[in-house]
Amino acid sequence: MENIKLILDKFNFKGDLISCEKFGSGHINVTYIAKYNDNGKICQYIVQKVNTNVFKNISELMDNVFAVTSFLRDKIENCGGDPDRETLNYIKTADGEKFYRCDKNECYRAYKFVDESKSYNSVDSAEIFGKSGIAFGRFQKYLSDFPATTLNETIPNFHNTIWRFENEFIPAAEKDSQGRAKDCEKEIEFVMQRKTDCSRLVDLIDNGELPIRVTHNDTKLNNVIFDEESDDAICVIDLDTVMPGLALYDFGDSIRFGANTAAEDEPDTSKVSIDLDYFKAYAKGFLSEAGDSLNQCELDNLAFSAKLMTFECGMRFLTDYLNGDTYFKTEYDNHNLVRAKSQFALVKDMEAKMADMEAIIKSLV
Ligand code: ADP
Ligand code: GN1
Ligand code: MG
Repeated sequence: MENIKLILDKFNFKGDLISCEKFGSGHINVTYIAKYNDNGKICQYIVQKVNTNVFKNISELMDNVFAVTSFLRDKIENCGGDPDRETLNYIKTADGEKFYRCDKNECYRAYKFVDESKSYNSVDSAEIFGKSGIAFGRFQKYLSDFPATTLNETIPNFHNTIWRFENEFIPAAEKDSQGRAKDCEKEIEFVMQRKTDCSRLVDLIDNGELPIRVTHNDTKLNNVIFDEESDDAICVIDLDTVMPGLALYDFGDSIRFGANTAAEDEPDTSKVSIDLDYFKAYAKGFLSEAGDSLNQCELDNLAFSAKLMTFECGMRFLTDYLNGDTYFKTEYDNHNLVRAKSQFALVKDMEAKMADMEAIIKSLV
């Protein structure tokens, strides 16, 4: 705890430190929960080491986060909500900075832990998943009049699938720096066969049919926190990838993670499929909040976006496997390949059920 204590001291938290432990299950940042005793009152904080390999400009990233959270605070207050629970509250360093950069060029930031809250790493019920749809739909709605173009692009081309295909996946497969391509020939072929899917949404942006909006871009179920007692979704967290983007990216990525009958990295692909009841519950929740602001082209592409975001994520895992696991945290040797296979199994199932997914969306709008 000694090293992290030196970091905690930079934030001037009040009281005596009780404990500081690693927390959460993200693939990118390192998250800690720190507990303090402030004159008998227990105060908890989230402290994160932001991944500077993935996020090249932490200053721009934190500017985004502060801009969006202060905008949300005003919105939530105006709607009669409680901004201390319904949006993240970031804490500046003792020097008044938005994050602390230490000598080793590591960057840390802190925010208040939302008390009496919980998060889900897998989906327990269609009802819970539907509630996360309400939270992400509301996030979209509240930010609909935020000037999207003022946000920095923390990771350029983040969900530009054709860019990822041409500039990341193809070079990784051609270079084959780790000699791993021979172990994933079928998966490489799977990606190659779906190249035309990769440009569909980008082309619709270029044609002016899909509007650029403020998007979260990482709408996994564990990026929403729920009230411990009522189980209502209260707050959208993990705002590092908030950027200009498409509402479809947020919808699609939620489905990828939450409507899967198995975990994102399930090795037994026979367990992987899309649960249409979960799909419907999420779509209903999301559209109940964001539906009025979406145009026809967005509505027409909701089901496709779920497939595209699943495909893109699988392609990113496969690319990282080919590159030698330099981007995502992994727990064992071929973890990224297992993740890719699992995502592609889900893509296949979505392709088989696409007509049903489209029909569900039609029934809701
Ligand atoms: P990561 O980059 O590791 O995904 P997150 O910001 O999503 O980081 O945080 C990891 C986990 O910590 C979340 O899934 C959630 O369970 C918990 N968490 C994060 N921030 C808060 C908060 N302000 N209040 C309560 N729990 C939180
Ligand atoms: C990463 O940080 P985390 O685990 O919430 C990744 C997402 C992927 C996700 C797959 C910045 O999210 O894009 O969809 O893993 N975040 C970044 O689980 O690349
Ligand atoms: Mg997270």
